[in-house]
Amino acid sequence: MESRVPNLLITGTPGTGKTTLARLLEDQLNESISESKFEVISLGALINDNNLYKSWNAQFDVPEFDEDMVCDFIEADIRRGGKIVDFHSSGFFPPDWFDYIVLLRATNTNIYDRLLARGYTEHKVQENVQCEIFQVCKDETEDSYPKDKIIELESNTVEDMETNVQRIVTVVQSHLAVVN
Ligand code: DAT
Repeated sequence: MESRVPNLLITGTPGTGKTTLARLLEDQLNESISESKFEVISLGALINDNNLYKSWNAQFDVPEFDEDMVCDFIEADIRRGGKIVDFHSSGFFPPDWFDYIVLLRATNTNIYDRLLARGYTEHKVQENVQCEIFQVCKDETEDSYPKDKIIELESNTVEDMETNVQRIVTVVQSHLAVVN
């Protein structure tokens, strides 16, 4: 789907900075592209708030979200464009929903520290660190989307975060310049 206002998926292991980046991007895009209204869909929270799951994943201590329920719930919003979806999983969406997929990466130490600070158990922290080591999100993203739609970015420092926001704003501005 080539929406006039692009949809972005921000994905990566928990703790890589998806939520932080999504919120900063929403602000920056709405500031710099006046006629476009960008809006974050924080999918983890939305799944919990709307019970879009049928069972619980004991290994990761998260809901086992129902892919069809999630897609049905957000489809109408996605079709309108300008959505910034923040989620750790990327492979179950219809492949034409997103114009760009931002894949965040971070060091094991950063993920460990950030998730421990979030109050996750040592076990849940370790499971997520292992995910990053084994590139689970990266593999899922690369198996699901063409290379030219994927923007892989390091998210280890505040400077990285600022550079990443600017990089994506530039990509979206170029996209809008081409389609308009
Ligand atoms: P996620 O949504 O991927 O789970 P988050 O946005 O909640 O991650 O970030 C987790 C914590 O790490 C939060 O306290 C903000 C911090 N953080 C995220 N990205 C960062 C970066 N590039 N540099 C420094 N701190 C960062």
